[in-house]
Amino acid sequence: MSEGKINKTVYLKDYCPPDYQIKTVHLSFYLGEEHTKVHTKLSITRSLGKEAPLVLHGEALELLSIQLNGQLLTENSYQINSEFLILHQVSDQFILEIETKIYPQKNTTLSGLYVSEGNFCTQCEAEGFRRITYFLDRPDVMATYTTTIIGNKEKYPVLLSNGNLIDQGDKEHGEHFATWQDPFPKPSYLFALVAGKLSSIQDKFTTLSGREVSLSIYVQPHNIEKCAHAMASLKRAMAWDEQAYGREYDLDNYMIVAVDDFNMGAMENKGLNIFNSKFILANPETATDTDYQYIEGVIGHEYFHNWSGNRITCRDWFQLSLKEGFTVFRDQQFSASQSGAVVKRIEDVNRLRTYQFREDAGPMAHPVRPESYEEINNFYTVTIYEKGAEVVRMLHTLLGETGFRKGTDLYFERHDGQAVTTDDFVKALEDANQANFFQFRLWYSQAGTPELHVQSSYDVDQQIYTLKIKQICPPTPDQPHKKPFHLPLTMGLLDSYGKHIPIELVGENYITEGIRILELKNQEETFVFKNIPTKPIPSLLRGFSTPVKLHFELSDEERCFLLAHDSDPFNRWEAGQQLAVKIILSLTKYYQEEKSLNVPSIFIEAIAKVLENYQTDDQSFIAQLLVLPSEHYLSEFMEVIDPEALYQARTFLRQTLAHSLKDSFNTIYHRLTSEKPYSFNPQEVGRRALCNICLGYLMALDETEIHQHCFQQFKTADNMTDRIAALSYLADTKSTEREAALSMFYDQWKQDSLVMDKWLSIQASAKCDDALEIVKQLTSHSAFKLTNPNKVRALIGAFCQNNLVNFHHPSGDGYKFLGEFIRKLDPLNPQIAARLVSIFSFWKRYDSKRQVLMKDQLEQISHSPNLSKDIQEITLKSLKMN
Ligand code: B3K
Ligand code: ZN
Repeated sequence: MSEGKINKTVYLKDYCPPDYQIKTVHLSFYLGEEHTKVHTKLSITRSLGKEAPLVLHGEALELLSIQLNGQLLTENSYQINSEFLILHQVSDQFILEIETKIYPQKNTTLSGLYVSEGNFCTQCEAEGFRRITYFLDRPDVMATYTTTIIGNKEKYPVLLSNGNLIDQGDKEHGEHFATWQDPFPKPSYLFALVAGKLSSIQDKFTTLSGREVSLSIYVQPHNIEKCAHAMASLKRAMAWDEQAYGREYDLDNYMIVAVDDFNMGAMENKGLNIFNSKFILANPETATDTDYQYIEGVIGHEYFHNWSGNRITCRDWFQLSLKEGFTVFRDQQFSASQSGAVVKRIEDVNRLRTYQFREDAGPMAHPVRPESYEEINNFYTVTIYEKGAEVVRMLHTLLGETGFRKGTDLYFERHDGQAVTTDDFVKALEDANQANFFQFRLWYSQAGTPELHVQSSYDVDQQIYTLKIKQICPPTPDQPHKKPFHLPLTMGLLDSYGKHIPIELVGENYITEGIRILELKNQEETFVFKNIPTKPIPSLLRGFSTPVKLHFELSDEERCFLLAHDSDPFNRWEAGQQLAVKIILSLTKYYQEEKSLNVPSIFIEAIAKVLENYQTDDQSFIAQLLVLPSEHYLSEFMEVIDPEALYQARTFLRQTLAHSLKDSFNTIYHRLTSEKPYSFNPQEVGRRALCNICLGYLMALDETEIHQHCFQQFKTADNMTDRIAALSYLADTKSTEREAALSMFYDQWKQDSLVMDKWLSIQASAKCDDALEIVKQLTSHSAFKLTNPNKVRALIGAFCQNNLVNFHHPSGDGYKFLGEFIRKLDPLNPQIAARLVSIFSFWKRYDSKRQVLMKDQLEQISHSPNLSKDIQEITLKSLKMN
C-alpha cells in the first residue's frame, strides 16, 4: 500500500447531527487564467447544547485569509491540515469570512471548480464543494446562497449560478459580474457555477398552477442546433411530474449546461443542472435512438431530483439511495410512459441482473443503505441506484398505484426542506397507508441477492396446485447471516391455451382473475391453489416484481409455450432468455469438452414463430426477443467463467439461428427497410431496432454479398442508428468493407467529439484478434484524451467490458494494459480510475491462471505510490477475497 495515506472508514452508526449550522452563504468568485480566488462569507450558528470546535472541510485549497466577525485571524488562532480548518474559539453566532485560492485550470479530477473546453464549471456532489472553500460540506447543513461571479467579459460572457439573477454589470479592465440568489436552502453539494462562452436555446413552461418558468439549455456555440430533443424532453418531464406525483417546479428559471468533461451523466444542482454533453446533444445524423432515449431519461432523472433530492435531501451519504433509488424509479416510470413500458422494463431488468447482481456477489457488495464507506464516490453504484429503484418499485407494487401516491404525497409534504433518511421515506409510505414495512426495511440493510427456490405439484383428484417457495440470501463480506425478506411475487397460472386460470388460495375466500401478488415473508412458504381443473403452467415473477434469482424447473416445451403465449410480455421475453441461457451454457460445456455443437430445434422453431409475428407485435419488443443474453449475464451462471468458451458458444447459437432462419431475417430486413426520413417515435424506433437486429443475424453468416449490403446501409443511412449498426457489424468482420467504413466514418465525423466516441468504442469492442493492439494505438490518437471521461469509457471501458474474449485473453496482456492504464489515470482522475479498477474486483470468478494474472495487477496497483482513496478502497477489498 502507498505510504502516507491511510484510509479512514466512515460508519453510519457514528452519525451525529452537525455541531454548527450555516444559515447564509455569500460567495464571490474572481475567475482568473492561472487561479481563481474565492471569497466566502458565512453566518454560522452553534447547534443547541454543542461545545465542540468548528471543524470545516477543505481539500486542495490555499488559504489566503480568515476573518471572524470582521477581525483578521492570525495563524496561531486556527489549525489547518490537508482536510480540515479548525477554529477552537468561536461564539454561538458569528460571521466567518474566508478567502481561498484554487487552480481550476489544473483540476483534472473534475470535482470542485474546473475548466472544460475553456469554460468554468463545477461538480460538488458528493464532496467537491470543499475543493472550492472551507465549509461544513455535508448534506444536512442547508443554507441559502448568494453568488457573485467576476470574470473577463469577452472570455466568459455567460455567468451562471443557482437561483435568480439579481444583479449584473460591467467592471473595470474588461471584466463583468453577475450575482445570483437561490431562495431555497440547500446543501453544498447542490451548488453550481458556470462561466464561459456559451449559446443557449430558450423555451417556456407553464406550471399546473399557472406560473411561467423560463427554460434554457446552454451549450458551446457550435452545438446549438443539437438541443431541441433535450428541451422537448424537459418539458415532457415537467408535465409528467405534475401529473404523476403532483410536483410543480419552484423557481422562475431552469437552466441546463452541457459540458464535455464530466465524470458521470449529469448533476441535479438546484436550478442549474450540469450535464455531460452526451446526454444533451442530439440530431438524427449524430445520435442513435438509444442516445435519444438516454437523453430523455437523464433529463427526466435530473429534473425529478428537484423534489426527490433537492427539496428533500439526504441526511448523510449513507442515505444516498433515498434520492437516487427513488429518482431512478421515477425516471423509469417516466421513460416507460413515453416509449413503452415492457421494453423499458426489459432493459432495466437486464441491467440490474447483469451488473447489480454481480456487484452484490462481489467484494464491493453493500446494502442499499450501506453501513460504512471509505470513499463515498465509490458508492454511486448499481446497488444504490438500480437496486434502490427496485426496492421503491416493490413498495409501489405492495401499496398499489393509489396507496403509493398517498405515501409519496405525505413524504413530500412532511419532509419538504429537510435532510432525511430512507427510514423516513418508508415511514411516510407506512403512515399514509396504515401499512407495516418493519420486515420490508431489511431490503435497505441487507446486501446480497436473495434466491427463490420454487417447487410445484399438481393433484388432479383434488384439483389442487401447490407452490412451495424457499428463500435463501447468500452471505456477503460483512453480513454472513441474513433474515428472510418481505417480497411481492407477482404471478399467474395459465391453462393449455395460455388463458388465465382464476386464482383461489386455500385459506382465502376470494378469487382473483389473472394476476396475483403473493407476499412472501417467511423462509419457506406454501401456496395452495384450489379448483385448478388441469395442470397449469405457472408464470412466476411477472414484470420481475422482486430483485431475486428464481430457480424453477420448467421443461423446454413449457418455456417455449410461455414465450409464445404468456399474457405477461415481460415473462414471454424471460422464457426466451431462460431457454437461450440454458442452451448457451450447455454449448459452452460442449465446447470446453471439444464435442460437436448442436442447437435444439425447439428453440429455432420458437424463434421462427417470433419472427412470423413481426407485423402484429410491437417491433421493439420483438427485437428484444431476438437479442441473446449477453456474455456478461451468461457468465454469472458459470461456476468458473470461461470467456472464450462462452463467446464461442454464443456465437455458434447466433450463427445457427442465422443459417436456419436466413429467409425470415432477410424478408423482415427488406420489408422493414424504409426510405422515410428519420423520425423519433416508438414505432420508428421499433422498426429500426428490428431491422438492424435482422441485419446483425444476416451478418453473422459472414457472406460477401451481405457485407456489401451492410456497407451500403452504412453509406446511405440518413441517421446514426442505422449507420452505426452497420458499422459495428462490419467492424466484427475481416471484410474489405471494414477498413473502408471505419475510415469513411472518421473522415466524416472527426470534428464531432461525441461521434468520435462511437468510433473509438466500435473498434474497442470489435471481436478481431488484434483488438488490443488497435486499442493501444488509439490511446495515442488525436480522437482520444486521457483526461476526458467519455473517451476513457469509449475506448478503455468498451474494450474491457464489451470485448470480454480479448480482454480476458489467457496471455494476461489485456489485464496488463488495464493495470498500466489505471496507474496512469489515478493521479489525474481517481473517480474514473476507480470505476476501471472494479473490473479486476471479480478476479475470483475466473480460472486459477487468470486469477493469478488479475490479482497480480491488483497488487501492482495497490503498491503504486500516492494511490487515491478511491482506488485503495477497491483494491484492498478485492484482495481480501483470498
Ligand atoms: N447525483 C449525481 C451523481 C453524483 C455523483 C458524484 N460522484 C447524478 C445523479 O444521480 O443524478
Ligand atoms: Zn440521481
